[in-house]
Amino acid sequence: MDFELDDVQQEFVRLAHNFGEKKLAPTIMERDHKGIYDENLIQELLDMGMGGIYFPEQYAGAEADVLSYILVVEELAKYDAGVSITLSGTVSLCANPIWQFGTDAQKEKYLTPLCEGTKLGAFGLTEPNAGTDASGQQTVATKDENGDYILNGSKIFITNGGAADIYVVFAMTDKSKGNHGITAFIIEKDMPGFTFGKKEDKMGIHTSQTEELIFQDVKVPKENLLGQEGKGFKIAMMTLDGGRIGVAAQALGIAEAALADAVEYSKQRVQFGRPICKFQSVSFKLADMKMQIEAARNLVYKAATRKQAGIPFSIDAAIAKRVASDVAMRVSTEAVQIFGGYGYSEEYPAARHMRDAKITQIYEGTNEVQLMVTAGSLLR
Ligand code: COS
Repeated sequence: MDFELDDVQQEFVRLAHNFGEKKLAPTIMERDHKGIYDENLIQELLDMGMGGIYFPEQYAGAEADVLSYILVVEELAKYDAGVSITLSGTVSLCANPIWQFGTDAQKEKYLTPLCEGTKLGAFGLTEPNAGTDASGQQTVATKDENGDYILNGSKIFITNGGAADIYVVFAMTDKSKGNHGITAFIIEKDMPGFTFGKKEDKMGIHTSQTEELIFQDVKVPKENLLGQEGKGFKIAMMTLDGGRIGVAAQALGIAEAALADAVEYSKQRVQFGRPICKFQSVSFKLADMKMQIEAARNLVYKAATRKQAGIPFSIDAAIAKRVASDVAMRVSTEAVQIFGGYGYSEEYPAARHMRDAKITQIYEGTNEVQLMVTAGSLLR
């Protein structure tokens, strides 16, 4: 497969690169250490049209392709993995399901502002007792006499929780039906009864915001049902398929940044009278990191290309996510090793890359889930 980038893709990479250099790089150390989610930075990113890269112009999207978006997530992750997942959270997990499953009116009302960048989105599936087993939802939506829904329950670990304006949320409409009793809804931040709970104190991706969502008798108009009743599990799975390519791209960007820093450091660090890159023990490590990254890149871009073409891509996304996140973890750990004691110090970026890499093996389906998905396809 040829990954020569076209003009549009190159332009998006250039935009993300410039944003990374000028806006993210100068402050990432401070924002990471202090755990600052900077809404102004996110707004600047959204003002560039990044919230709507591959959606139709009809809804204020740029109508570019999925790979352009994935390239942007990768490029941003080189500078700031938290900002990259903030974008992925709004695009892959909120705008995408509204685009794919929403009515024209829902797209007009919700997708358009997400693409314009006047609104930020999020996705609420995970609960304290329903992570990998997404069918174990406890959040409940009951119908009232007008056919509207009353939502009760909570969601945890929600990327963009509290920061987002629009939420795609899953709830049980019929507990007796298991997977087939889950329904998706579009929830607005200011709906009465919708509040936010615990803000997560995370190991990494400190510049993103992760909060609990709490629903207490939230009245959700029937117009906000996304797709059909009982189809929520499928919507969640199909949405996560796309989200996993975003996480894979984030992992790729983290790995690339870790390698670039390690290469630079190895040229400057002198031991035994020569730069440490002159030792084969270091140069081979660097070469191995590069090889792993390039292998992962092919899988990530392939999954994005298949999604764009409308070809089934669940398995490609699962493979890309697992491989790229494992590569990010290995590469960032090796980068810390090359930095030695400085790698363990928070004064250098190597430690941050390693902390940030870890989550890519966990969220949007743990890597064990990606093995389940892939094994399932082999053993059908
Ligand atoms: N696309 C479309 N439909 C899908 C699908 C996909 N990617 N994956 C599953 N489905 C459908 C199946 O076709 C099946 O439909 P029917 O019941 O109509 O036949 C239904 O969903 C159940 O499928 P399956 O039996 O394979 O699901 P399991 O309950 O065994 O779930 C895993 C399998 C574990 C892979 C799934 O629950 C999963 O991905 N869990 C992880 C969830 C997750 O990522 N959580 C993180 C939260 S977001 S950060």
